[in-house]
Amino acid sequence: MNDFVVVANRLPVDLHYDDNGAPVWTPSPGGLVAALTPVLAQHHGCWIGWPGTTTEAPEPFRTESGILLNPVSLSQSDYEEFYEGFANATLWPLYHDLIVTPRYHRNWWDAYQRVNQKFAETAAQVAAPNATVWVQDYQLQLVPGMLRELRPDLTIGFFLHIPFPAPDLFRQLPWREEILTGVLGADMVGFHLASNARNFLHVVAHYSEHDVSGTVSVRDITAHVHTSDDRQVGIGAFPIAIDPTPFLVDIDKTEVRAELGNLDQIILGVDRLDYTKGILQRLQALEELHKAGMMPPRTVFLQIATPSRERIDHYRRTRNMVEQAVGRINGRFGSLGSQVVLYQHQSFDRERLVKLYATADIMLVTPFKDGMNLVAKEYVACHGDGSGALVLSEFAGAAEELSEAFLCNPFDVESIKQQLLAALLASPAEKQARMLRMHEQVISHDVNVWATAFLRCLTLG
Ligand code: ADQ
Repeated sequence: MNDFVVVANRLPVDLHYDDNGAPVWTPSPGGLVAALTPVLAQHHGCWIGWPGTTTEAPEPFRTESGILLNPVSLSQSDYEEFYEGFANATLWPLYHDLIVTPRYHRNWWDAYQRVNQKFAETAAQVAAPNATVWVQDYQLQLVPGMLRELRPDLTIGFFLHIPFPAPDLFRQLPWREEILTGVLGADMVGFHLASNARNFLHVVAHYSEHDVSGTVSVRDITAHVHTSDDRQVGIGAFPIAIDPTPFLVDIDKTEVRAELGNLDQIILGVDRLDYTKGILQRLQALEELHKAGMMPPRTVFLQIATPSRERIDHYRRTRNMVEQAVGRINGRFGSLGSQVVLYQHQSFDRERLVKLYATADIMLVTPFKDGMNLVAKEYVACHGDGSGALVLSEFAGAAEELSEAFLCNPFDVESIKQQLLAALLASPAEKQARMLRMHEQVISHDVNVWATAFLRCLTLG
């Protein structure tokens, strides 16, 4: 039995099978895994999640870092209707301010309820009496309510890793009351930003029977929902952070520079290939700067795009458009033997990413909407020497803490161009001052601060 259980859609590792049919585990992509792995390892906790395939789930096992992994299986129809459907074609676009149009299908909603029930039942089976269970993210918003029904003895937390939308958007959702009831099954609900938490409270006040009191604080609970069954649910903002340790190593920057042809400026983008991340818009900004002859010579843009949700229409379309843009820009502005855009559609291991972050002169992070964006914080963590510059979207949650970045509006290509040029042309002293202030922020508010603040509020009530 486990005293500390995390329930997340994905396990931190994905199961694949090699040519001989032997199981092979690889790290699964994304910010949630990056943030929670060190927290779970510290607590020797149990992690319930889907192993990323629709074959039968393997038996639970413990990782080298002491985390007990408890796989939950999804059938092919669960995968299509729950994961690709309700989670990623309904909730994801709705919660990211309708960058694409959300699709509402009743059979996807049925699958969402069915799969959430499965996760809740698994948690109910493995949690020790009076254990703490921390449910993660938009795929599992019904789990807190379902789990409370099954195990009223548990202390249940819920954290949303993506934005919570404005009330006028959320109210589109045909199952909005059910989602609120599910989330409010928790004892405490956390968001990245105070504005997300306020949106949630507003929606609760308007679309439920429950009462709302207090104002939202950061890393504390001073706002509550009083439910009609006489419980108090704490609501707060807990900006997620990184474990900076792997990013603080000394890197020989000449190695990556030499590999990329010893150019003067390396501009870097690192994202899951997702339409929310604004990869196409940053390519458009680069293309326009090249066209206008404003791009400094001997500059390269390296975009690393991790494959993500590849079977969903909008993801396929985004990938096609990104790859066409890369080809077009290189075709026009590159030369034989030297491209102006380098593009890798693959996942990189941490060590390689750290080298790229540390070497890049400029990091371009331009999402249309992002709960937080850990890539921005990882880049800053690698620049304790004051080198580098971060161009960051105002619409990333990280912009609240990293306000010394070159902030741009990704909906305005002129703004991306201006801020990129400002970063390229800024004096070393200006860049250093900005970077060192951000570095201090990232180092002093690490993932431990995030998890400790959340769990302290959860367990102290
Ligand atoms: P994501 O949308 O996945 O996370 P982000 O926070 O930037 O976005 O995290 C991405 C993670 O994946 C980073 O740790 C990064 O290093 C890693 N990564 C990205 N591309 C990679 C590549 N090519 N190879 C290897 N690793 C790569 C969601 C929300 C975010 C929120 C996090 C955490 O959308 O807003 O910050 O959860 O709450």
